[in-house]
Amino acid sequence: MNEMSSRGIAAGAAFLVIAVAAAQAPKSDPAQFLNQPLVSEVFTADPSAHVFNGKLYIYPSHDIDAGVPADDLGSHFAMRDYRVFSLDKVGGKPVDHGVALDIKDVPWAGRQMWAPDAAERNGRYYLYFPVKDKKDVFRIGVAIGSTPAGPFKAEPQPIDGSFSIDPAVFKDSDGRFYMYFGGIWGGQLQRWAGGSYTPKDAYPANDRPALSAKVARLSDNMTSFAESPRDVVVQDEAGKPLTAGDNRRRFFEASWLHKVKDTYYFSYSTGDTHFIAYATSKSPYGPFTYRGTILEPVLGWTNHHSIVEFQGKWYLFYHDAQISGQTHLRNIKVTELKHRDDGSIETIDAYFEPKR
Ligand code: FUB
Repeated sequence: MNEMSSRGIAAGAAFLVIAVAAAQAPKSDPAQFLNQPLVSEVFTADPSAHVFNGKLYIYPSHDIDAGVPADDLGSHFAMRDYRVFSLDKVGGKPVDHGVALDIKDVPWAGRQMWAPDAAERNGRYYLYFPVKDKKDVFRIGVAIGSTPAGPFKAEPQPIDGSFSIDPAVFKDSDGRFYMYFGGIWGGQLQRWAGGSYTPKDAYPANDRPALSAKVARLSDNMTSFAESPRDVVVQDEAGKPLTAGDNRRRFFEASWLHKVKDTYYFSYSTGDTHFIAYATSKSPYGPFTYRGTILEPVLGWTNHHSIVEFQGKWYLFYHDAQISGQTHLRNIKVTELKHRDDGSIETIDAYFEPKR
């Protein structure tokens, strides 16, 4: 256990250890949480939120208990479809628009539909999703719809040149779209170090630069990359890339990009230390300078978020395991996010740990 172990099941241990701990966890007390679940009829996670046509649309993972044993690769996150939710206002009850894409309708998909995102261009809507192909390699697919809630029809093949997990699509003020993606451990980013897939994990030494998320501009058709993916380097204040051993700050998964005035904020999960961290740059390609923590660890191993401006305020969408107490059965939440005048973000602590 590392220094995070005082936060109960959010401790920095492997998925398996956490799953066992969660199974034994006492039922959560709602008073331990800053916010209550937005959806309780189904399990939802990894909420990517966007404003389309004046409404908030949320594109989460749809967690299920598929009966797959837990392991370090996250095999127990065995999701099979996506549902879309919408909100007229924060504080209201989300509308469940039902299944927007099912794995059986993605010809190349094998298993595990992980964290999706969506974008709109010229009145068409694009759902981006990571799923393992039939050879068990994560790729990123795209499905197209005529409304923000879907249904979406999957393209016959994954996006050419895509790999790993957690796509996040950002529309810049000049109308260009960029996809940020990647995730280590079960997300397989470490298997692409040489530019092509190898089934062997290759991590840098602890004192070497950490593996980076990737970014690629999208073509106007929104279904292909306009360029080869580049590294999203996160560096310290002295301009030195964060190292692989710096697991309280380095990138793990769950990329997100938002922009305030001319500053690009790249935020991400630190995975095994469970923070949502952020870094800033004057370019969508970075390098990004590490600035701090947006969200402290939540209940459950994973931490995954999105950030969106809606009706004059900024919001952080995130998840935890309040309802189930199990790390692979999560529920989405929302809370206000505040930027200070100096460009920093106020850290949110959304989980008050039980007194032991
Ligand atoms: O939901 C499955 C995976 O768990 C996501 O892709 C990761 O970001 C983590 O939240």
